Amino acid sequence: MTDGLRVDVDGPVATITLDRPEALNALTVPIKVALREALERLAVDRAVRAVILTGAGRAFCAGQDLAERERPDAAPLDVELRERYNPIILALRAMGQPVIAAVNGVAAGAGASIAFACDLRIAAEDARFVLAFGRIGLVPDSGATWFLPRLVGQARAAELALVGDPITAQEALRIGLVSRVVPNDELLIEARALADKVAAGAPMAVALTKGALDRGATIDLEAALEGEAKLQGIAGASADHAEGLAAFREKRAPRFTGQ
Ligand code: T3D
Repeated sequence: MTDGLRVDVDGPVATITLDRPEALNALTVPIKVALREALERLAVDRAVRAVILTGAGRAFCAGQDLAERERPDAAPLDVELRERYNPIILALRAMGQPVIAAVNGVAAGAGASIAFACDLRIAAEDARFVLAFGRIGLVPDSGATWFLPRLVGQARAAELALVGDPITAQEALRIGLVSRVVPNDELLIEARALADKVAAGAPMAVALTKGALDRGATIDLEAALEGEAKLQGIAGASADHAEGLAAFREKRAPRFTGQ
């Protein structure tokens, strides 16, 4: 636990809460460091099979803390991105466990980028996304230019990034930026139900699937087919595959161990 970030582990599900509601969970250096460390720690925790990322109060995350940016000792923007933001995005993609962004309110700037970098996004009715970078004379960062066109297509990505109007949760659902919208007070319940379903899967197969989906975005069909064959060779040799077959045969739920 660090000021501004909470990590709660309950069974196979870890919940990371950005917890600085008075500043809409804007990201300071200590919070960014703590977030990266939490992701890296959870990545090697074999008991954790799914992660929820959410925000305290009325925001998911308002991106970079703009007051901190104006401090004379603030690192140059490119350094801050290379040393603090980019490692968070890469950690989200490198960890085997899927990360569910439970977007409870506004997600702006790098806060939106972090949500885009998660594996699944569900939104509360009051959530909204704002590519706030242009308003302060910056370019989208923390992976926004990479994830957004892949999530919603080039035309919508261009409108979001170049016009910068906020989009509502319902609009985000319509364009495929989130996979579901739920009443505000049900967001964490829904996120947990989703996380439990993910956590019930065979951990190795889930991690291999996450990696394959990422690579599939950038490789040709032949490479994807060959990649799937290799991964299936690995998953097929696992104890969890044998357990899955046995469970099917015996008409019971599988008990996956990650072996
Ligand atoms: O190091 C680097 O800089 C590189 C990385 C850059 C990545 C980035 O994220 S750049 C983009 C940074 N974020 C923004 O530009 C968003 C700024 N915030 C807003 O545009 C609005 O606050 C929102 C659209 C997010 C929400 O608007 P609204 O009307 O619901 O709330 P509000 O009244 O503007 O904000 C409430 C409080 O949160 C307010 O504080 P106060 O007056 O009550 O004491 C406001 O100052 C504070 N707050 C909101 N966003 C930030 C913030 N404080 C610091 N930093 C923020 N980003």
